[in-house]
Amino acid sequence: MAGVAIENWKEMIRDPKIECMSRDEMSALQSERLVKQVKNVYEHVEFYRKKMDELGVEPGDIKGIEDINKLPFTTKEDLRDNYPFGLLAVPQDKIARVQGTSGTTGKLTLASYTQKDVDVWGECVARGLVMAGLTSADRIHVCYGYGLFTGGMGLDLGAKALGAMAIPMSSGNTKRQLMCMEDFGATAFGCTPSYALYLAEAAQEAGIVDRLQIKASINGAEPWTDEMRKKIESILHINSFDIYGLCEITGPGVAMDCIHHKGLHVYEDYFYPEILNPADQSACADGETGELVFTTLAKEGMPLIRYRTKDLTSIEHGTCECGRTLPRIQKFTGRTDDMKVIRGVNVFPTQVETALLSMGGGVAPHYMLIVDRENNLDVLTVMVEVDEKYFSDEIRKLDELKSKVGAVLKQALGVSVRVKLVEPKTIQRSEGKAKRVIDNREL
Ligand code: DLL
Repeated sequence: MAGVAIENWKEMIRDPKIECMSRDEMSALQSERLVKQVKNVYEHVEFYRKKMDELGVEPGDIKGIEDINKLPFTTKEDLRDNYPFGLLAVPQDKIARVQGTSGTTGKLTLASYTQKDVDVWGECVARGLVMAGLTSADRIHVCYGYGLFTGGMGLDLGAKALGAMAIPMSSGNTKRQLMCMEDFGATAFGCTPSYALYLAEAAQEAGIVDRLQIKASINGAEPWTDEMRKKIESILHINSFDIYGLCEITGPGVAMDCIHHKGLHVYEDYFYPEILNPADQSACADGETGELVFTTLAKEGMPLIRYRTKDLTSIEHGTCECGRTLPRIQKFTGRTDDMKVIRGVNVFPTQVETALLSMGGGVAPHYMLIVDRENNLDVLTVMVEVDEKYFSDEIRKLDELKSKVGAVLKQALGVSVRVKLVEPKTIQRSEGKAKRVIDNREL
């Protein structure tokens, strides 16, 4: 069986000086960087100068990280309004790379990086790869897409910084992915969790799991649950890790979870996290769920001050069992904008995933939520794939399963749902981010 010997984990810290720094030292480092960054954006980005002037804040008012709440917010709309290069803090000829969001409609969200920003990005991903137990001897099969989306390039830069081998597959063609994984002796792979599960199932079906040398997978770019992680781990006999990021801040490599899976460690020496109440933007205490907001402390190309990610999570500042003092954000429940309000109840796709995986069999974690409005009432239908054998069984068994799924989902979500059981492989697989919700009310 693959997997990294657990005794080694304490040694798997790439930059112990930063990753295990005391709170006082980290605050001092963050303060020094914030003061510099605020002066920089005030002097070089008209958008920030205007915003700060409007608030009556001068760079001199920011004396340390504790003053961060005096600063203005930045939103995705601000990025769109200043598209493509309006928020740069350096001349355009200093930009070494642009990356964008994976969104397919409307204008892209574009982020610009100097060479130093690119190097920091690679270093942050490398910290995560080490957190996943990888070294320069590893071979990292990258099946995140390459292109404007940051997944492919991000993992590639991380592998480079680590001195490991990058296998730049990009996404698509599952059969070929598995063939290359086996032939090239890949020891780790990166892709979205939904695609990781699909790959794992395909490897199992092809009977090649034992021939693979994979010991870890690095999965992110979409919300996923611990139950889903365990499912991928158990099929492939590996350790799977959650990696988080967004192109505006840096791609993958803003945060990553360690072997203890008690939250994702944020690289707060570069990306300062705040968790704020979405209603009034007041600070949440540790453990309280709110919107994650980032300030890039050392970014040169397109520094962002208090960028509202719309991602919902909570934070813990205590030292982790792995020895790191970097704070941990919990797995994301979702985004403020993918939360669906069904008959007044907040529903996230990940709640459906947790519920389905807690059933202990019968159904697969391939699902889709469809929201309609009938006679002015919201109706939520959950389409779920069922194990093959149920379709060859008597109808009664299928009916029993349907009622069971309905009851489990009602209990988990707090609203009644219509369940539609479908045959295996009916729900479209995504090689990138999975689309989990169709909201016909918006049409
Ligand atoms: O998704 C960067 C990335 C690539 C992260 C590969 C991890 C792996 P964007 O396309 O800009 O960047 O989308 C960013 O995706 O605000 C979250 O809503 C979501 N997201 C990213 N990682 C996770 C994760 C990349 N681990 C948006 N868990 C973010 C939950 C995630 N959501």
